[in-house]
Amino acid sequence: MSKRLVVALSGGVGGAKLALGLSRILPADDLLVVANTGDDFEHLGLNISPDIDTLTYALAGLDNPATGWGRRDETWSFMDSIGALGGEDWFRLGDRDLALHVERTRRLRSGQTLSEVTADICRRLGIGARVVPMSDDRVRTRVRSETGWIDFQDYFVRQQCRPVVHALTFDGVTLARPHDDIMAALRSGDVRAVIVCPSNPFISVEPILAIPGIREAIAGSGAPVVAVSPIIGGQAVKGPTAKMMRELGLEASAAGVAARYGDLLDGYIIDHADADGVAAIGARVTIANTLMTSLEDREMLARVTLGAADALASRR
Ligand code: FO1
Repeated sequence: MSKRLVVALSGGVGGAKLALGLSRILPADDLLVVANTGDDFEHLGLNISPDIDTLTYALAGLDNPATGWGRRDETWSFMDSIGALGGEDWFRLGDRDLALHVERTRRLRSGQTLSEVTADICRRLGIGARVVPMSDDRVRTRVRSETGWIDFQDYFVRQQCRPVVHALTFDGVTLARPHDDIMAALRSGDVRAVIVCPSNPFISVEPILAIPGIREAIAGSGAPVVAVSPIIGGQAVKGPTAKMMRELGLEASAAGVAARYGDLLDGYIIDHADADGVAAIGARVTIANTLMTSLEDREMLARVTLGAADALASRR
């Protein structure tokens, strides 16, 4: 009986595209997406989980194709009004998106866990795959710049990634417990592949890997670990990845990201634009079109990534 479970580690926009591709080529029960929660924050009295929501909207086909985050077909009456009142309008919350944050906040305050709320929202949006927060415990990514420590969304959105990043920290991560469903899946002996989606390694993937037990459980799963490079041709497809890598003193390249993941990876998918950097990469490299603009691109890259994992598994 071939192994069936695919466990995908994902942050926001880039990762969500591959997660959607995987969800379209796998039976719902075979895909578990581990969502980064290091970007979560409290804002306007609301508990906001950007990467969970970006994944959820993408998997439900509700995502805003222009930004990759938030919902499509949005209206902005709330933002207009709160701005007029002198409130904070730098973090753009559409009227439909706002309902999700209000309802999540109510449920969390009533004692539900983040994973319980996430599972019910996914069910209501018709999502079959499991989207599981990396932990139900609080983890917060913070950025140290020349002016001191900054909360992540303040750095990423309000300050538009302008501050120079000297260091990152994931507050609370050493005390965070990995979600039971993730550990159960990784320990099931039934994992076909662990996929590291093309999200920013620093802000989207490393918070997940930093949770005690997760990295070991991945290594112990017996499954090939395959990452898709978030860098194409030396420029981050989305977000501050390349800028952040340079500021943290790392080579802003597909090979640089592979080096950052170190011995975690068995396979690595890079774009044709980065094919000349292959020699520097330790993991087994597959060259593909990694720019995902269409649904077909998402599905194709998912097939290539799983194919690379299956080829590695057959060599074991
Ligand atoms: N990113 C922005 O650059 N500007 C925004 O105004 C913004 C609003 C927003 C609202 C809801 C949500 O779920 C995500 C949102 N994001 C916004 C994206 C978010 O900051 C990032 O995608 C992640 O935190 C980084 O992966």
